[in-house]
Amino acid sequence: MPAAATTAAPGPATGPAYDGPRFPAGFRFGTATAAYQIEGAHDEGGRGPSIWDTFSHTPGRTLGGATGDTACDHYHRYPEDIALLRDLGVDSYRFSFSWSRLLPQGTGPVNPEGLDFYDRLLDELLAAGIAPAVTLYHWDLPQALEDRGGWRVRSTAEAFADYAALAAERFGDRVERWITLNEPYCSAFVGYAEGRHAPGAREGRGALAAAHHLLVGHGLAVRALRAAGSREVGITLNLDRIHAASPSAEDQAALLRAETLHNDVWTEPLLSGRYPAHEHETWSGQADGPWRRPGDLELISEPLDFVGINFYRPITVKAAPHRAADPEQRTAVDIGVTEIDPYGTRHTTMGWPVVPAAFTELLVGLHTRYPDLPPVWITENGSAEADEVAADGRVHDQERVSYLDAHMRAVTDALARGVDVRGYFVWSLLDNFEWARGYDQRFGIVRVDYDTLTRTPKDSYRWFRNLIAAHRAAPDTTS
Ligand code: IFM
Repeated sequence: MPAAATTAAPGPATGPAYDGPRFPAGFRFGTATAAYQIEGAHDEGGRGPSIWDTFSHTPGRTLGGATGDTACDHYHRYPEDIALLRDLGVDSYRFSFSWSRLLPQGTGPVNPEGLDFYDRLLDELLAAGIAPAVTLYHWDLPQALEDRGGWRVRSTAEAFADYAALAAERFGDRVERWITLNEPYCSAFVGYAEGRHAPGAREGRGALAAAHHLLVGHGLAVRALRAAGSREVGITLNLDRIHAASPSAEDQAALLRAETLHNDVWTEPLLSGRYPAHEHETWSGQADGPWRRPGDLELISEPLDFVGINFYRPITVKAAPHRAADPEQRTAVDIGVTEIDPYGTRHTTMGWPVVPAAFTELLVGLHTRYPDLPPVWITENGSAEADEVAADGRVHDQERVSYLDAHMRAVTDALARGVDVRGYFVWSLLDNFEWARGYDQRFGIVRVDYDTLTRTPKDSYRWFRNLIAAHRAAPDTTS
């Protein structure tokens, strides 16, 4: 058990007159987290192991062998974290349920302590006037399901629907918004093709089955949530704004393949009820497989109440030779494309270029391509920075403030161009376990000292609090 911690006082919301981005009345603000990244208590309260427990405990998989065993200890410190949210003034808080905390084996017996934990969390959020937005799956598949094939097999999608039904029946009276999956691109391709994420599989195009079963699981979960009376149901995608390195025919073809991999694999079945137009050239004819069944597209394209978009940075692609046929080197992202970085801007500590205009382009492009696009929620946006605690005990994270300010202005530009964006969640409330990058990357607007687990609100927290207060006092009436 780590040393007891205290929450440092956020400090007064003083400063010069507000001159930050302005949003229309009714626009909502929040922060986002995910269970494995913050909860800790990995073997407490009846929780079963997930693929991230197994992966992070496998030597060489995460930076410095970091695990989520303790993470931010949110499991024990959630009242303190909710107090921070309340002081921040957010309308909503996006977090995820740990599937294996509720169903330790993924299916079968329900864990009463898991139910109790999320009951308490939801009740305290509501008591603080904060609307819960729950992600059902933020990458932490119960290990027992991975042992039975994971997302490679359809039964995992069916198990996901049962879990969704359980969650909706138990918690649906208190959850405002349900997000089925977070960033299925990462679950499928980073997890089953590249192996940089759990379960660490390097199965090349085998990951296409995982991608499809994630979508089937989403569709089944949408039906289960609706059957239980849920009204706000959506999915979160990390769509990419992709530029081509040049106008050459080769680079334009590479762009189409990259858009298929990153975006169209998800948006076409979800929003158009069809498979991507360029999938055959992208996957050299291997897109179609026995995992696809009649009726799947109808299921996957169940109407959504909103689409969640996570955005961090754009990418630029260039045609490249395919890699060797050697299975060790073959990955599903081997689509004859390489990424270059021509942006010449500042980079965050993740190495990501800061290009806010690309955010507007992404949102406007989506809106143009899908005229019936449901309302959009920005379910994640934020930056990892080299934060330091200053002599005054504070974290003066001006770079994060600049990033957030510029990206929120990019959202207002998209609004001005007709995109129906309803809300924005900062990633993240807390510094946390950044997956394979361990604790090296700090995304929080609240610093977490990983020795003491003390929370210290950063300047970005105060900046965001001022923005929310200014918005409440005087929303933008010009749009
Ligand atoms: O930390 C992740 C989050 O879990 C999913 N979206 C991207 C974030 C930053 O990498």
